[in-house]
Amino acid sequence: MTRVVVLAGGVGGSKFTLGVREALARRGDPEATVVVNTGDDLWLSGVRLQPDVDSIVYALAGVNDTQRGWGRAGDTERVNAELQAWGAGWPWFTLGDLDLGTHLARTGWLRDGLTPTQVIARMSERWPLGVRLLPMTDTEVDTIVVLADGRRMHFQEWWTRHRATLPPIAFENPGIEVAEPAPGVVDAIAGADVVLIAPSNPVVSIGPILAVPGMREALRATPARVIGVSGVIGGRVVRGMADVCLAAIGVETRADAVAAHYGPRRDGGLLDAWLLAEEDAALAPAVDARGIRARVAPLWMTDAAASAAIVEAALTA
Ligand code: FO1
Repeated sequence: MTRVVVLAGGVGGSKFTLGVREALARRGDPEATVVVNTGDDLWLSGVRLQPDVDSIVYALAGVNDTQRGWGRAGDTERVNAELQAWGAGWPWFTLGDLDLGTHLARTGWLRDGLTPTQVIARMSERWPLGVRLLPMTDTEVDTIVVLADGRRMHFQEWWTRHRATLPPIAFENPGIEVAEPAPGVVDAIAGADVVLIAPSNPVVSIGPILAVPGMREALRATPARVIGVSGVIGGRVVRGMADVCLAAIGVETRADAVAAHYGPRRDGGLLDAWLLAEEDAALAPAVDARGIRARVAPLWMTDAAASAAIVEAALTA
């Protein structure tokens, strides 16, 4: 039996989580605990959005829009058109009708006094997810992008409106200094055999999870092996605009550079092992030399079976 904890966010995290569920089911292992980034959550038009939570919930429930990578499959935009007519919300940010149902339900539950952890648990009553999904924290945290011209902008505006084209110099998470890991997170990490870091954006998806006070300490203290999976293949990010985020914090878009960014556990970093794509096999010795065990595998998450094979490779790394 292998007890698995996954740190995940965004589309990469949701594809990886599908693979985790499939790989563990095949092994007959217990459900994984997935700790999801909530750093890019926001209030818009009076409702609470949790983009990374919803990406993972929708993907596991099989109701996600696989083309766009966010929102519900087959959604309509009638309410969104009405919001636009009122000049409410953001004109560049679409809230689908079915998706709005989720946000309304969540906002109502939060207003009733439920925590984000309890809200996610309630969501998984409707859609049994096959994993235990926990937010990184129950505290509201933002992601603010500091631009080279000195402006500061909410991550969602920078990402969806400007498509990450405005040069950033830093990413900040106001509110995180008083946050603590959500109930169950530290215990899950302490009791795990393996912690997997999904091939999500290292800066704005995994970064906020690691920035929650107490999270790095839990990861350093766990007897579990901590294994990361590269989201960079052949010097390019597989999806999204993580390369811009990496450049802003001075990390090259190379699989070995991202491994070095997380760092080897023996030197106070996080990783025992790092999964590299076959295209990056030549970088394996550089990763090993840093004290992180490199393992090479096919890393294209073309479907759940391919993701499950990646997870299997990680579990045996
Ligand atoms: N991404 C977009 O590129 N355009 C949108 O209009 C948009 C709307 C949206 C609504 C709800 C939601 O949960 C996510 C949404 N996303 C949209 C995706 C999201 O903003 C980002 O891709 C993630 O936050 C990055 O991980």
